[in-house]
Amino acid sequence: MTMDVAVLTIFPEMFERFWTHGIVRRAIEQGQLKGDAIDIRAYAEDRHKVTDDRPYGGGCGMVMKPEPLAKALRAARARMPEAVTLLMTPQGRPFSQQTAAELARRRGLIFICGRYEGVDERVAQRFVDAEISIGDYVLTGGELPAMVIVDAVVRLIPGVLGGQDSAAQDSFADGLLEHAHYTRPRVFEGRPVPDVLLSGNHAAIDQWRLEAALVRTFLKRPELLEDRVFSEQELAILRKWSKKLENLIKVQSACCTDPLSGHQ
Ligand code: 9D3
Repeated sequence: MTMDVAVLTIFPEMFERFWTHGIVRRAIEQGQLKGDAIDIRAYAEDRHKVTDDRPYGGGCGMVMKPEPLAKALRAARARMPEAVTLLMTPQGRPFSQQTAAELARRRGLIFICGRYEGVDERVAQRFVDAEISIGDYVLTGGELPAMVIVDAVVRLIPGVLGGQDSAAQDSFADGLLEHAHYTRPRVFEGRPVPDVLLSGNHAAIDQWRLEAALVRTFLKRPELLEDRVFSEQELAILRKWSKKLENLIKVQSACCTDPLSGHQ
């Protein structure tokens, strides 16, 4: 089954290279994805192909006119009647791995990329199924967000990734950051690869990787652990590190209260 993607934009050239690299390209070649950037300007009625206009009520900036967008949308929907229509906007629902997984189950996606101050509100109300933001920072348009979302979604389409780096193995899929990775040489600028990874002991390697993932998540993104239900194996690792920390603290307070240590 092919996922159909149409991106409505006034800058379709931004997508030309996007479709031709990496996993996105492979998915298209294997028939799992169809990607099409549609020029909104091509649907403008007037001689100058105008797609924006001044805002009612005044103010600086321009607003995307509803008519060309509506025409482009109707054409896209006629070709892909089962698609959901997504408006890229800073006011949208924050995009996440969960959103990506939901979108990956759809037959088709139609992206509306805003430019200027945004699109006329009546287009949003009439045509849009969901408004999505990719995060709380200000970009100049919805094209990069649409690429980000296609990139995250395509690798979740069944069969797009091989078993080797399948989506089920994603760090976000199991709620932990990934452990560190190493490749040759065995010693790089004086820094060796952890011995256990060279041991050939797969149980020990799995244990090290889980421990490395857990500790890394605790240090870099502790909030990811807040609602986690830990496995018995994970709890054992946490207890081990808790003991290590307790000992460090004990040694510290012992030295600081030592009358012969010279300080405190
Ligand atoms: C900050 C106030 N306005 C600009 C003077 C609003 C505004 C309108 C349009 C801000 C940015 C944009 C263009 N951005 C997008 O279209 C966009 C976006 C983003 O800026 N951040 C995160 N996700 C997205 S999705 C679409």
